[in-house]
Amino acid sequence: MKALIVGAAGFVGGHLIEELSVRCGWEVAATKLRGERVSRACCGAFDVDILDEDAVRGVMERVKPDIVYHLVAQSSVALSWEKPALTVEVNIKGSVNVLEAARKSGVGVRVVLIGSGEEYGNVREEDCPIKETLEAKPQSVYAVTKSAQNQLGRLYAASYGMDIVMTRSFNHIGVGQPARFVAADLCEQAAEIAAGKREGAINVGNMDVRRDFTDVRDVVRSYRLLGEKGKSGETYNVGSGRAVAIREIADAVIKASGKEMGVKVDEKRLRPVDAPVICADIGKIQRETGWKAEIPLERTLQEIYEWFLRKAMSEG
Ligand code: A2R
Repeated sequence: MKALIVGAAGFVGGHLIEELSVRCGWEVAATKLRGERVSRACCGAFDVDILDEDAVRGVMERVKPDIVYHLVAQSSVALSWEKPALTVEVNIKGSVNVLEAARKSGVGVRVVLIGSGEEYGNVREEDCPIKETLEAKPQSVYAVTKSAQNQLGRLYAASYGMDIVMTRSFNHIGVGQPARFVAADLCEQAAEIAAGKREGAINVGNMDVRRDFTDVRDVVRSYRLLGEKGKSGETYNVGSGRAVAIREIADAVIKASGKEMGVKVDEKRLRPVDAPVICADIGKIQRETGWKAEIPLERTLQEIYEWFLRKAMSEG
């Protein structure tokens, strides 16, 4: 199997290369932005700005993949409010460029579009666990762009008979994730306190909200399985199917540190609207691919914490 990962230099890209190339022996080519680096497990790396239609088409013609994983995104919800036009451009126009390149290649390449659990919006408690059939009501610029990508994927599959599989991926966590995400943020703060780089407690936002967390290695395994077994034109939730309170994440991180640490609610971290619980129904992906998340949350948090601790110690 030959895969092209578009946007392979980000958090998920490195783990997906590992899964496809190292664990499963696929031939993997990758695109990145100029100046970014990708794993050496790739058989080829190409500098491609997703907004350059010709470049996207060129790499598709050169690599001739069986399957394309489209990971490129402006992936920050917060930045999507500050830079809505950029987010719309990269996430929607970029996806169109990938779909058009696949369409024009004329060889029936499979395209996997990575969407987000954010597409559902601030769901009501009674709608959890969320099924793929729930109406998407996106509540951020980022979520609107991912929902648009999903609709474009369905449109291209139905109108052109293209082979397109879509995900709605819930919170995924692991080593290498930037600290703007909650698990990485709590681990980084705990590591800095443990390393003596700062004093005080771990600052948190709303501790009671419950979210669905999955180790990124499980997530990329689901992407491989969806590439192999997903049905064209269909959307699949990717999550653990379990809602965990931020309070439990903080407790597990403190336990991982082996130290006494407090937590303090920081008003600035509270969001104006926060759904009390967001949790995926994963019946569809389980039935159709056999996938389910396997790595325990505590293990993932321990690894992320230790990664930040090594970083804090090495920075002195
Ligand atoms: O923003 P950067 O410099 O970190 O680069 C990101 C890259 N990217 C682009 N690549 C080509 N042309 C562009 N115009 C462009 N703008 C951004 O896409 C980064 O290297 C990559 C996306 O990686 P991350 O932001 O680390 O996202 P992650 O966590 O790997 O998520 C993969 C997918 C995304 O579609 C998310 O929205 C979804 O999974 O959750």
